[in-house]
Amino acid sequence: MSNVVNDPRPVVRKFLARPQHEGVGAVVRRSIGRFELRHFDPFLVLDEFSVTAPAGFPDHPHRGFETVTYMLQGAVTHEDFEGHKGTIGAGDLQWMTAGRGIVHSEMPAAKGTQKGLQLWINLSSKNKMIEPRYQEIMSKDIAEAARGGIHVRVIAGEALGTKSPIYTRTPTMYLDFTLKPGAHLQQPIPVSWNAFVYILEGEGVFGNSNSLLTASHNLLLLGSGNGLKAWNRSSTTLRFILVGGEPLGEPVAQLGPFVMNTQEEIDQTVEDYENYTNGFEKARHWSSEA
Ligand code: FJE
Ligand code: FE
Repeated sequence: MSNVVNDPRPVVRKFLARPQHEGVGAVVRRSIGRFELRHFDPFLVLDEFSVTAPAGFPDHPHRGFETVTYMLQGAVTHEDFEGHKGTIGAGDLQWMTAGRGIVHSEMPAAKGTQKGLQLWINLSSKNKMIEPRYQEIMSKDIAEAARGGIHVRVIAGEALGTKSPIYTRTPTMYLDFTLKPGAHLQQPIPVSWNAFVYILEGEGVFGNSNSLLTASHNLLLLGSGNGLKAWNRSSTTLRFILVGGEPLGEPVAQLGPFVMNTQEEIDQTVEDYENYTNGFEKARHWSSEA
């Protein structure tokens, strides 16, 4: 991948993510995964979540994809049916490969409001039924780099010469950028990948230098090109994530937290979940402590 962005990707669609209710009493701003944008291959859901006890995401299953939870404020405890338990706080990351099946709870672990991002990344047909796996990275272990008013946390992939240790089954990049006023970013993105920006804080110019300013809670889908150009022309900090992934190009059959390729596989998954088979065995005698 060249380091020169000589063919910047334009912003082709923009979505403002408005708050909606999810889980039990939780609020999410869903951008990918809502009615107007069912998925953006290989991405299935992007939620900016906000949850205050006793609200949360109690015991629920997943199959066929990965969930990537990146904390922005507060803390969340997750607990699964294999006895895997842990708490992630601000700046920490959990990359969970659900594969053939996970049943877990994700609940607030601190006072006040817990905030973060949860991204669902699809798995290819050959990986949908793999063994579940976790990659957890604490904030202090997330690779960071800075240059010319730009600061980046490299969650997956590479930026400013710094690489993430995270292994992505579906080739993915996930970068958390902070731009000081006046900063200008050029970030390469493989040309065959789909990519988007989600703005967390402040406002910025994306794509071409003459595009309009976009503010927080907006999702920007990027068109074709070999990278992203972004400018902070405002007087406050701009923070956004840039996420890209290699499209799988496979049919998507989804029933809530089950994402397979065909309706037959979804029917089988519902059967497996109800009968505690093919990866859901441990759900029979389990419920979370939460
Ligand atoms: C889920 C409803 C849900 N976004 N962001 C249905 F709420 C969930 C779910 C989440 C979730 C959890 C966290 Cl920690 C953050 C989230 C949805 O757990 F999986 C389904 N199927
Ligand atoms: Fe979950």
